[in-house]
Amino acid sequence: MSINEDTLVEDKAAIDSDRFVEVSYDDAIPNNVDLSSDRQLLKALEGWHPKYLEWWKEMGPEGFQNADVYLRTAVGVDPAGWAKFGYVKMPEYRWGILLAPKVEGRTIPCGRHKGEPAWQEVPGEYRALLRRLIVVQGDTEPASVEQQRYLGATAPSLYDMRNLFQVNVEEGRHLWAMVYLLVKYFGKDGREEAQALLERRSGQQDNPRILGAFNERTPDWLSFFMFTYFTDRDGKMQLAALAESGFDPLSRSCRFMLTEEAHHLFVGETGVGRTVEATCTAMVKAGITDPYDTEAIRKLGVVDLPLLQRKANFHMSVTRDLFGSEISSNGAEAFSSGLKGRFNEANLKGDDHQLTDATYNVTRVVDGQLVDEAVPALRAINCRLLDDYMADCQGGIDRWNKIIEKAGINFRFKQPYKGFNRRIGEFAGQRINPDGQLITEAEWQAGVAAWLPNDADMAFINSLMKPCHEAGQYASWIAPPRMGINQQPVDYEYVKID
Ligand code: BYC
Repeated sequence: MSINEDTLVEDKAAIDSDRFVEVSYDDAIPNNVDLSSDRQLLKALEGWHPKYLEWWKEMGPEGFQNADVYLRTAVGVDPAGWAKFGYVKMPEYRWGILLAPKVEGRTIPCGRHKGEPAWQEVPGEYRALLRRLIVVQGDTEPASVEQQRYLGATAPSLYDMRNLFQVNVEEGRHLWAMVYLLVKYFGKDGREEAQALLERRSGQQDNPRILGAFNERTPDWLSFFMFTYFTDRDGKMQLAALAESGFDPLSRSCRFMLTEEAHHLFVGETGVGRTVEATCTAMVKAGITDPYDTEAIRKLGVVDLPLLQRKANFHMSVTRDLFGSEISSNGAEAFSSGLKGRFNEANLKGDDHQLTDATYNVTRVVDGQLVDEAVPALRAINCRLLDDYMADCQGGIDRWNKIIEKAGINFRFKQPYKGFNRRIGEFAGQRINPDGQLITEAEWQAGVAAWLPNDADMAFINSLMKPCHEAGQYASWIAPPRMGINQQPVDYEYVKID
């Protein structure tokens, strides 16, 4: 592995799951799916390519399309060296179609077709549901690029700017991955869906992106880091669930996407971690011990820890909504049909992977009380993935807390209660505080400024967003990384701005 963020377990886990397959770079669209032998598909994708580039130029990173960016490009799916690094202008990035290698003899891991050979073609009876899952997944990819398009201008360093653009081009590649499936396997409908993916716009009133969180703004770098830690982690969980799909081309696409996703999570975790570190270092240096001495802390040009908690509360709650309703017949059908598994489905021990009689505990609001109810596990598939997601979030939170503990500051980040600030599912329409108490509207209004970022918080964060575009310089509010990218130093010129 040539990237040096390999200390993260998730990077290793994702990359270890793949085996090497040659990628053809001679074709206009780099691929390991033998595109040149399928003229019709090639023609359709070559027709989509210029429209994609138009979208990229209109909605991709604003102001840096001509900059030379030190990017990694996937050149294979070999865990030992799947990417190469070099300066690239983003519109010239080689967005390719890469599938993880086929596992011979793979069978459908769950649902009513469990044990049957994995489908290599779309199963007719599940066509609409499968298309919907691919479209929803595909829609999130360009959405995130749109959400982040103005951030280059306020990058806290060239290192961070490069990471932003890396994330952006790879989200673009993930869009290609889903478009490949739509165009290859869904005929005319698929081509129309591929076109529509370039037409919806994040946050636009009349043609928004499909899922809520992808219509929120990403107005500043703290939002970006929180997004890449918490929301890209929904990406990890959903891709992992789709990697268990009985539809083998979707499974193989998602397995390779997970390889790239690991870096996005790394950017989020270390971005927040470096912010925490800058705050703690500045507090210790100034002799401030009270983390709630907001005015004094903010004067140091760093972000106070309670504000970081409020930002995290916002991103966690909005991202939890992305799992859909905890109890869902759509979720049940996606699982029973074999199109989408649970997290780590094939390796789960102790059940029949069909869940015909199993139950799962879901917290619900009944007569003004929060109660745990055993519901059929099939209908609670979304709830289970959400629970797995919340457990997966904790690792980074613990590592951020270690930084605070080491500095001797009396403060710890916590995940808010699952039902806090939810708009989708069991808790939608309820007022619940971060500690998990059902409260009245008046209590919510009295407390919300302490639980979610308020206007003054956002204005303060905005005031910190001054560009730091000299190699080796880092904004006051964020510590330099411990290591650079691909063994380059931290003062490397990661972006050459023209
Ligand atoms: N906002 O039964 P329900 C990523 C809709 S992120 C708006 O509750 P279901 C990435 C739902 O579509 C991962 N609408 O839930 C991260 C349905 O509408 P239709 C993206 C919502 O269907 C960072 C209706 O409500 N991938 O990769 O079981 C950067 C009832 O749905 C929302 C996927 O999500 C919402 N939050 O589950 C870049 C995987 N939630 O169909 C990338 C594919 C629900 O009745 N998608 N609705 O019109 C799925 O598996 C499912 O579609 C969902 C929803 C889990 C999203």
